[in-house]
Amino acid sequence: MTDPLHSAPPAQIWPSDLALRYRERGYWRGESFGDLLRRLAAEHGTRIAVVGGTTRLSYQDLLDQAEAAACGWLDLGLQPGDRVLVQIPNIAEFFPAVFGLFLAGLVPVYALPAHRRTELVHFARRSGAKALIQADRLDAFDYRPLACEIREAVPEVRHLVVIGEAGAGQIPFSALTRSATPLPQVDPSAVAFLQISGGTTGLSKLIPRTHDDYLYSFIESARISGLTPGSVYLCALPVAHNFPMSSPGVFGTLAAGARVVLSPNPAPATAFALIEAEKVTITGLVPPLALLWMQAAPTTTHDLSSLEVLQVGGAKFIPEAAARVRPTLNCTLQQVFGMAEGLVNYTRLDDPEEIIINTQGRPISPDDEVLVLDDEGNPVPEGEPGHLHTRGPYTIRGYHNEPAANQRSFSEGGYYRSGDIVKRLPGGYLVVQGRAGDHINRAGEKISAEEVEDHLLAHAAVFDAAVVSIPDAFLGERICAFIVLKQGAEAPRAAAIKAFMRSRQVAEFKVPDQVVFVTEFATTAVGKISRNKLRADLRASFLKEDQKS
Ligand code: OOB
Repeated sequence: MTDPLHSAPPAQIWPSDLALRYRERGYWRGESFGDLLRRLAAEHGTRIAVVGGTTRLSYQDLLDQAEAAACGWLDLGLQPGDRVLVQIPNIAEFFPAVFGLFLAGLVPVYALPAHRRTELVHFARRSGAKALIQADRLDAFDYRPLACEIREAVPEVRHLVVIGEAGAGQIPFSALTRSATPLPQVDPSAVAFLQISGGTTGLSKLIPRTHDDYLYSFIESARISGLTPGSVYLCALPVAHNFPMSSPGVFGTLAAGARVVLSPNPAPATAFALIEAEKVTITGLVPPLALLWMQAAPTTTHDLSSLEVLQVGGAKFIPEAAARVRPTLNCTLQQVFGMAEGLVNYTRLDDPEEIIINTQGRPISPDDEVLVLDDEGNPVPEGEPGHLHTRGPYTIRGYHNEPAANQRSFSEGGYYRSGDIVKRLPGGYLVVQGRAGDHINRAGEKISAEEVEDHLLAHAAVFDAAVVSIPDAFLGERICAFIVLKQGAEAPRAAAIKAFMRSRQVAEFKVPDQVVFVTEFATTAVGKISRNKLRADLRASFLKEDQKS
């Protein structure tokens, strides 16, 4: 019997009538990532596709290097359909690496550079990954010892490939070279890659996206964002996140025959210099970074005049800040409300300023079906808040091997319940009001309260823990952990709790910003109240106290 966790991801199942409609309407074009790159190389050949540090790759360079890598992957013994964990920062090699995987029919599983042992082991196990590719280092962090730890914990991850200098028992990416190995025919309706979910409950889930559905989403996004072959997209957020990857992001930019410039970090000092040097026309940021850029722009010595569009998404951009984008940066704001599971909404570049400032846009596709429902599942009138449910030509119908989560997150008609509370305005524009679920949106990073609580409960002095989001002027939301200590336990300080969380080898963005020790959690007459209610009560009483002080 095949182990379901280790079998290839099944093709996504859309009902045949919908699949037929998406094909007939031309959304699903029957083109794989590999086909796309071959077409782009034929059309744009020597034009520069990617700039990262001192590396400049033309479309043809990209295809040549990706084909070489594809042969190299298969020569290691990997089979089409196998998963490969990818943890690559904003460097040019990201592109030959992932297009190499696509051309070989292999399935990237995207981790972020901030992920550490705990997350990577989880992704490796859940996906059944057989290989891992990383950069040797990023700033002060060396990924090579981490790679060895992953292989030790999950021996199925046999091949460790390193961009840069490989460690002992590791393979340099440059050693994956062209050979006579034939590259497979890749089915465009098959799963192309697994993206990481923001983690609403517990650990992150894996999101299977097909070539057909993803190509549609970024090609159409490129059109909506006005990309032409003359555009230059600055990737300032981590490239493996769905927003800079596909909305329209780096892939939408390449599909338009335009140029991707990778910024090693999103700090104004780094990004502004690149905007000037590369004549960047469009970029995407999360709200806290947009605030930072607006603060820095008036005094910068760099010429930012090439910038035409600033996209902001990943978390709510409040209207007061949105209204300052045009006067401060002299460019058009595009709000982006998307999710790695699929649906992406944009304000259109020619929308009235009032729509651009006050809404999070409308869906990409005429066939994105969006329902706004009350707690009983009935549609609410236009302008009233309700739960967002959606399905469409690029929204998944289920997570990879997660029957229980799929029960919770998808309704009978195959609609994805995002957990967002939205209002729909005339014209289909959505305004995000808040969230029903229990995750924290910290500067665009989604953190599951439950996951952080589980780590805190492992501390010897912790009796119980409840993790909540607290509104934060800069981050949007910050992580606050309420902790009840065990009786008689030696009381740790907040700093010790944070250090403990780090010792669990998780991404730094999951470490609580604030730790509050309390003597007990409220219980009701009937016993323990639900975690959701407990978190809501703690948040409310914290905010009340905060207002008083
Ligand atoms: C993007 O994707 P994820 O998967 O990291 O997070 C999705 C969630 C949404 O369900 C929503 O709760 C929140 O992030 N969100 C926003 C927002 N954009 C995303 N909340 C309010 N306003 C916005 N503009 O974050 C993502 C994926 C593709 C494009 C853009 C963002």
